[in-house]
Amino acid sequence: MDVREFDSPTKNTWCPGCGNFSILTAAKHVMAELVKSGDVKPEQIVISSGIGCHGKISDYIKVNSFYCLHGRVVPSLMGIKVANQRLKVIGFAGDGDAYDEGISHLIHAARRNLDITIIVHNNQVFALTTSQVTPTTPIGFKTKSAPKGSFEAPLNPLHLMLACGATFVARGFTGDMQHLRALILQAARHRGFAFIDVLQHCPSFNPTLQKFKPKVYDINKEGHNVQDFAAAWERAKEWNDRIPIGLFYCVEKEIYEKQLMGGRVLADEKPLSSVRDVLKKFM
Ligand SMILES: Cc1ncc(C[n+]2csc(CCOP(=O)(O)OP(=O)(O)O)c2C)c(N)n1
Ligand SMILES: [Mg+2]
Repeated sequence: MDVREFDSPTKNTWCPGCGNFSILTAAKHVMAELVKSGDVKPEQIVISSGIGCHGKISDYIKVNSFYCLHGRVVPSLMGIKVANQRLKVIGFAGDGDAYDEGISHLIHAARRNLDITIIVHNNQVFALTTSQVTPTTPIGFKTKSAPKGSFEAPLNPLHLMLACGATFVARGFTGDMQHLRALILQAARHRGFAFIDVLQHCPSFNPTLQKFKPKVYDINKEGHNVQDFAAAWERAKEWNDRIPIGLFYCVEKEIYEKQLMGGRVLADEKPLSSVRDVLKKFM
């Protein structure tokens, strides 16, 4: 399958040089790879995205998609996956979307080990609304909502996800698209909750790319043991001189849908045709 099959005719309105282009390209290549290798059929791929610049990705990939409310990527995918476990579901959320408005959903999906992939476009700002503080905005960073610089200690998304029991915890960088592509492929093939925080260059409100590029290094090239929780936790503390990317933690655990549904696939069942049928079934 050619990656161009996933191109959508929608006009792209992201700013020139936006890191979202890397995530879009990487994701489309992964989808083509999943289809080519027989993991899924194109119609079995479902994506969801929140509200923000990142959210437009639902318009830019030609697959089944659900463009949901701000912060609700995770519950949307949870509903889709529980109803039909044969689908490959991938969510694209913003840092505001995932770590602010939708943070409770993220916590519970990780703890339950839902079999979904969540990719967070972490540009450290609310970009679509032209720059306000999010939970990952660094101290001192000036935005429209913090003109003197943010004074809040930022959240470490990797520590959060490790603490919540996520079974696949990774960090990508939009300045290294090939690395990101390999990471998303691994995440999509992981059976369980796969989380990737992607450090995303935002040319308009946070040009992190130039700042991070010389510091970023791949932990998986430095003998990191992905099954070692304590080692993952230590690596995730690193931030200043060197910024680690790659797969920090990966283990296997039973998935939520299996425990909840057994082998039952709701999507295969005859839908109840009227309110009367529904009342009859449950009363
Ligand atoms: C429930 C709700 N709250 C707030 C908003 C306003 N809003 C729209 S986009 C956005 C910022 C999105 O930031 P982020 O999730 O980081 O995405 P980015 O634009 O940076 O990709 C906000 C606050 C909204 N649309 N809905
Ligand atoms: Mg953002």
